[in-house]
Amino acid sequence: MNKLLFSSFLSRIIFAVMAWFFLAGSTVKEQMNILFISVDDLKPKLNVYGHDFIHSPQMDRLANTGILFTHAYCQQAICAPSRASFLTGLRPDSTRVYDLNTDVRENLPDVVTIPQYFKERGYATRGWGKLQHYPGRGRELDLRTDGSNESYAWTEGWNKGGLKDYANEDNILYTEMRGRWAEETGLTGLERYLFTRGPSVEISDVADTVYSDGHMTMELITALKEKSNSGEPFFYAIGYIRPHLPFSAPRKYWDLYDRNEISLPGFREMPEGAPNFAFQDSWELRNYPDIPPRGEPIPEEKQLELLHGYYASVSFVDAQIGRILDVLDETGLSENTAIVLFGDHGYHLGDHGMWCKHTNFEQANHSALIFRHPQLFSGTVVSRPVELLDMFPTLVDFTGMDMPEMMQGKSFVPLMENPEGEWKPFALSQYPRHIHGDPNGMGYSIRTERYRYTEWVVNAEWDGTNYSHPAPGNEIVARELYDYKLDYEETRNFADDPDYAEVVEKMQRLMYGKAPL
Ligand SMILES: [Ca+2]
Repeated sequence: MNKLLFSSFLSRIIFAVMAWFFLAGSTVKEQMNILFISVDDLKPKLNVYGHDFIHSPQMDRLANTGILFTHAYCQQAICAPSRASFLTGLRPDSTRVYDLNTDVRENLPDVVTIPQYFKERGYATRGWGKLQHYPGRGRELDLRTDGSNESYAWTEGWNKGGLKDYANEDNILYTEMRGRWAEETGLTGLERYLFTRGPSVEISDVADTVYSDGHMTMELITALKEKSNSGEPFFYAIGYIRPHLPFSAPRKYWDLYDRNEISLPGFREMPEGAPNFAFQDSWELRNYPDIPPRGEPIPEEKQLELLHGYYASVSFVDAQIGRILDVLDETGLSENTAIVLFGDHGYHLGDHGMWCKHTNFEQANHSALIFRHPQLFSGTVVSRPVELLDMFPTLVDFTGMDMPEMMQGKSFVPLMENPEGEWKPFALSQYPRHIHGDPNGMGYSIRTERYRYTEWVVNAEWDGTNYSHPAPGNEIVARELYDYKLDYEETRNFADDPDYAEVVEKMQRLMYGKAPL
């Protein structure tokens, strides 16, 4: 063994011993705090992911002192199912939450969520903003239904943060007027939410704290300062609302970008050979009154404004994260607080001619994901495919406590120790669709480091525990294969290309669980 190799070997051994010491020792010494930062609809379009024109210095700072995951994927590209999945460590086929209206406890009354797990182990727990999905149910997930009003999750409460989407007076008056109409016509929940949408973008001249995201950050900072001398371990979670629509942000964040330097995605068509039902018509965006109705094209000028608004919203949230990181450093909490920051799914920003999420394509499922352990893995980049439901077991591993019984995720820790080591070969996402009149159609999509393979099935039967779907007996109505090494924009479905027959066969074996994990 030459000197360099030996030195690398030695440092790996020392590192592994250190990792064991910190991970195993944390239960007997001081329990590690956890800060859980969810950013709604944040795709990995940050400077640290190679997008130089995005102003994200604070999330970059977190990544540069932590672990950046370049191939993280959600389990279903829409808020509530994705959140029900990662908060429980279970796949959508197990939570049976595929829409915005189902509460995970309707199907799994005794399921354990991440904050609940830490609460039950003596942590002080507190939440702000959008963690579980709302407003579909009009409430956060974790209130017991026995009338006691006791929370499963929070010892110190949860501040919904409100849905203060607008700061400009005209927009506030407009949405209030729509709200009164909604009340008169008896609209509630999601229907009310969609009916009361104002403009898709807002530029305002207000302080950050006028918006919910800025206000919640201020509250979180106060709580962190109070907690810094208590010695009590805490799990604090904040769910940022931007860059979800509407793209509302103070003017200074819009001013970080020159509209003339923003361009639309190069490829704005459906992939050649993809089935029609793989597509969606940007229905979420079309609830905003300044956007043309379904079936009509969205003018390019409006799309450039939307891109500008999305980027401004990302920078707005980024600034809030900087304030939190500063306070963690000032109080010394950085030394014993693990941080996870992620987007709940990806986002179509006009690619394939689509906006928002709700598909099995790469852009809708590719998520931003950054971890920071206070002592370990600083500056690590992991390019293996990982899944958002792996966050739960990883946090458990960080604290050295017992793994929940029901758990379909897998701790990242071995991957952080050795990014080239043994790991699962793909990330699995899924999305339900009406297909040929069947309301129970489902698309299952697996992503390896190079390919994405999707099967659309009808008459689907799944047992809710086996993630190697589809199950035998399902009728496959369409298949898609994308090769990101040669075709990053998904311009063509290669599933029926004879040159890719072996790849399709291999991907099927992986999907059906016939290949070793
Ligand atoms: Ca979302």
